[in-house]
Amino acid sequence: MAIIEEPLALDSGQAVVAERPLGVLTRPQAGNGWRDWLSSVDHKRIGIMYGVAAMFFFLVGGFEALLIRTQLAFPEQGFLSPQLYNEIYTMHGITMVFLFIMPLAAAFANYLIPLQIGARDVAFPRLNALSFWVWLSGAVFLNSTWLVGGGGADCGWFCYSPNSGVTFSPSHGVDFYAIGLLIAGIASLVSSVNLIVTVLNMRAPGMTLFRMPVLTWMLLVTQFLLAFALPVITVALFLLLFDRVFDSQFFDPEAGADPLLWQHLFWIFGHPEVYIIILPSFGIISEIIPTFSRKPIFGYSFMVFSGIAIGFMGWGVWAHHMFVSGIGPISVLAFSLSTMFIAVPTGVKILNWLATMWGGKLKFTTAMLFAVGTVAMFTIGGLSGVTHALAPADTQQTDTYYIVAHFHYVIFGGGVMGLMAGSYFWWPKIFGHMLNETRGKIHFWISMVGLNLTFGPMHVLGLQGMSRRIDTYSEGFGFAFWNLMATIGSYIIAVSVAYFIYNALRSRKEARDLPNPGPDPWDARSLEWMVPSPTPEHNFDVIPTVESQDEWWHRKYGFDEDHNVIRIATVEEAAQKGDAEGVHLPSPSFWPLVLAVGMPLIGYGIIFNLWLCVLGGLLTGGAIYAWALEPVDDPDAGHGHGDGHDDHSDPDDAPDDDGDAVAAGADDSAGDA
Ligand code: HEM
Ligand SMILES: [Cu+2]
Repeated sequence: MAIIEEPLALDSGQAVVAERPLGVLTRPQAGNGWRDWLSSVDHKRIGIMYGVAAMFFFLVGGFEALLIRTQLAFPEQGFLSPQLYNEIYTMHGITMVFLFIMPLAAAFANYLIPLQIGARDVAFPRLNALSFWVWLSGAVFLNSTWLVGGGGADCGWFCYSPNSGVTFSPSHGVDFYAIGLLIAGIASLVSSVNLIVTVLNMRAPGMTLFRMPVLTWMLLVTQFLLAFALPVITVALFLLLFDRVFDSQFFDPEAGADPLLWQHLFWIFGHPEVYIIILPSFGIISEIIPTFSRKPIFGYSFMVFSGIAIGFMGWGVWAHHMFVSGIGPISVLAFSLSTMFIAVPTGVKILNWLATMWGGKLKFTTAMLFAVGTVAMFTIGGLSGVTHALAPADTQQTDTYYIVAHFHYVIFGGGVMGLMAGSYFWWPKIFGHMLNETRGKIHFWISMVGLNLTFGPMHVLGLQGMSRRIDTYSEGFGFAFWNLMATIGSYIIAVSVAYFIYNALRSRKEARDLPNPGPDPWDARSLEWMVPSPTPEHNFDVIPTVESQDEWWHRKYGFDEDHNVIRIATVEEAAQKGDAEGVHLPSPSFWPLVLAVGMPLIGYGIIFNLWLCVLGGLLTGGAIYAWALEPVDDPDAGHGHGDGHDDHSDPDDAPDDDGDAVAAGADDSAGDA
C-alpha cells in the first residue's frame, strides 16, 4: 500500500504526519451542487465566488453610474431629485470600491497565490471561506439600505463629518454604510492575514521570496496594506456609529470635537486604499506583458522593490486629500512633496513594463491589449495625479470633475482594465476553456473608446470649474457639450460590459465543441501553468521543487552555447508528474456561512431592535463553537503522532538533490482557526 507522508495542520504550529490510503484525495472529490459551493473551503472555488459576486456588484455600481450620467447628460434635468442623486453617487462610489474592485482583486489573489507559490491551498481554508461569506453578508447588508434604511447613504463615499451625522443625514443610510463597511472590513482583515501567512509559510521547496512571481509579490504588499489600513477605518466607523446611534460627540464641533479628525482617519486608510486597488492590477500585467513579449520581466527586483516602496510611501501622503481643509501651509508643503516622491516608484514600474516590451516578440492577444491599455490609461491618470500634488493647482482642481476624471482613469483605466487583462489570461486555467479572442479584442476596443469618451471630457469640465457632486448645472455655464459626450461614453462602457458577459457565456457554450486548451495555452512562465486546465481540486499531483524565478518557463526552455533560447521539454515532460495519492485536503464546512449570517443580524439589531443583536450573537457564537468542535472526516487528524517532525518544508532551504524537503500542503482538518 502506497504511503504518503504529509503535514496535516499548519495553524497548530505542530506538523503531524499521518498515513493515508490510496487514491488522489483522502475524501470524496467536491461535487458541483449548491451544497458543495456553500460549504466549499477550496481557495479556487472561493476565488470564483468572489469573482462572480464582484461582477454582480459591478453591474449594480455601473447602473448607478448610468443614472448619474443620464441626469447630467443635459443641463437642469430633474430626472433624479437632489437627495436621490446624493444617495446614488455615494452608493456608486462605495459599491465600486468595496463591493466590486476589491473583491475582484481578492478573486485573483485567492485563486492564484497558492498556485503561484506551489501550495495546495491557503493556510486557513475555513477562515478563507469565512472571509468570503462575511464580505458577502456585509455587501448585502449595505445595499439593503435601499429597502429598509430609507434610502442609500447620502454623504459621499468618504462621508465627511459633520455631514454624516444625524443632523444632516437623518435616514439610516449612513448607519448601513458604517455597519456594512465594518462587516466587510472584518472579512478583508481576516483574508489579508490568511494570505500573508500563506505566502510566508506555504511556499514549495525552493520557492524563495525572490523567486516568487511579481503578481504574488504585489498581492502580498496589498495584504499588508489591508492589514494595516483596515483597523484605521474600523476605528473611524465605530466613532461615527457611536455618534449616530449612541449620541457620543467624537466629531461634533459644538461639543468641542474637530471634524477634521474624520478626514485624517478616513484618508490614512483611504490613500493606502488606492494602492490596495491598483497593486493587484500592476501584478497582473507584470505576468502578462513578459508572456506576450517572450521576455522575462525587465528589472524583476526593481519591480518588486518599487511595489514595496509604494506600500511604505503610501502611508505618508494622505493629507493631499485635505489641501483645502485648513491643515496649514507646513502640512500642505510636506504632503505635497511626499506625494511627488511617490510618483518615482510608480514611474519605475511604467518604464519596466515598456522596457520588457522593448525588443520583444510582441503578441497582441486580448490579455496583452488590456495589459498595454492598462499602462497607457494608468499613465494618464498618474499624470493628472502629479498635477494634484502641486497644492496651488490642487486648490483649483479639488472637488471638481478634474478629480473625478483623475481617479476614474487610475481606478477604471488602471484597475479595471488590469483585472480584465487578468480575466482573459487566466480564464482557461480557471474554467478550462478560452474566452473567444476575436470578441475579446472587440470588447477591448469598445472599452477603450467608452473609457476615454466618459472620463476624458471630465478633465475639461473640471478645469472649466464644474464641481463634482452637483445634481445639475445651468444652461449658460458651457458644460453641456462635454457632459453629453461623457454620458454617451458611459453608455458605451455599459455596452462593453454587456459584450464581455456575452463573450463569457458564448465562449462557454462553444467550448463544448472545442478541445481543452491544455495546461499552458499561452506558453507562460509561472507554476499555475504546469497543472491541467481547469485546475484539479488538489492543485499539484506532487508539490513542485523550484530552482529559479519563472520556474515553469525554465522547465520548458534552456539556452544553447550561443545563449539562444531553445526548447528543452514539452509541457508534458516539464510538468512534475508523480503519483498523486493520498492527498489530504480540507473538508467542506457550513459553519463559516452560518457565522457570516449572524453578523448582519447584529447590524439590523443595532439600527432597529436590540433583540436582533441577541439572535445574531447567538448565531455567530453558536457557529464559532460548532466550528471549533466540528468533527473532521479524517479520523487521524489532530491526533498527531508527535514525531517531532515539527516543520513543514522550508522553501528557503532549497532542496538538495535527494529532495528530502516535504512539500507544504494546506491542511485544516485538525486546527483551522
Ligand atoms: C463604469 C463606469 C463608470 C462611470 C460612468 C462612473 C461615473 C462616475 C461619475 C459621473 C461620478 C461623479 C458623481 C458626482 O460627483 O456627482 C463618479 C463618482 C465616483 N466613482 Fe465612478 N464611474 C464609473 C466606474 C467607477 C469605478 C469602476 C469605480 C471604482 C472602482 C468608481 C468609483 C467612483 C467613486 C469612488 C466616486 C466618488 C463618489 C463620491 O463623490 O462620493 N467609478 N463616478
Ligand atoms: Cu490620495
